[in-house]
Amino acid sequence: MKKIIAIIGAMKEEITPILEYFKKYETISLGENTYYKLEYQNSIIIIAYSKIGKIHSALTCSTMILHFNANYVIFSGVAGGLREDLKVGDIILATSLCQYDVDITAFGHKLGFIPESKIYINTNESLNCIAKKVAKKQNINLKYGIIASGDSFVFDNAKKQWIIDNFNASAVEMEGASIAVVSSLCDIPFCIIRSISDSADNNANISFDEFLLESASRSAKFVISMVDEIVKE
Ligand code: 3QA
Repeated sequence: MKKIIAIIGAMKEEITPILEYFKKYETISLGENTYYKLEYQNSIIIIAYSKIGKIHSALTCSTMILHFNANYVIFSGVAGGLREDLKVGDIILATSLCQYDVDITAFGHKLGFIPESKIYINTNESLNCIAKKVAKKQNINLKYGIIASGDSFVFDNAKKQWIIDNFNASAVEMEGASIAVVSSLCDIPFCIIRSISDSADNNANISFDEFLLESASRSAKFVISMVDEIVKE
């Protein structure tokens, strides 16, 4: 089967380094998003940024799978680090994703749980293995952990601590869980790669503005190397 690899970012800055790397692509407009399509080593790559948040990324991911027939989904972007050992520029691979802003505890359900779904959705083992292989080859100290998603930019120490305490998360962002929900429901292997831009603390907005470009291109570079491994498999 022909490999069709979707690379999704949330912000334009998160995919620009990838588009600059591949240089030549076809442009397709759909649902007010632009999809960039190219052929690469007998495979097809489709790249898009969704706009910020779980709803936008769910739409883009669904379009990648149901319209473009993507059979791999990789997210590349930045995240807020929640762990002490996660520094700006570090790359984290999500082991699983959760939605920290889902709350139907009024009915006795656990925080983050939706009936017929799960609190944590695991990422794909073989894609994660490829990530580990790339990290090893490039001497990158790849970090792993739970990534929590919600529709807010977290820049508050108390909220940060609340997410750590309730979800045991290592990083926070605004799209990973929706990519996880859509991909897993469609039975498509997916993985989430993020480079740390800030620590989701009171200084996060300043740090984010300073490091967005640098961290976004670190993640992009890593994902490009993963694509190289996937296409030659
Ligand atoms: C939010 C972006 C959204 O796509 C999620 C960045 C990095 N640090 C985070 C944090 N909390 C939640 N998410 C993140 N991305 C940035 S909005 C700024 C847009 O304005 C990950 C992320 N602490 C741009 C200019 O106006």
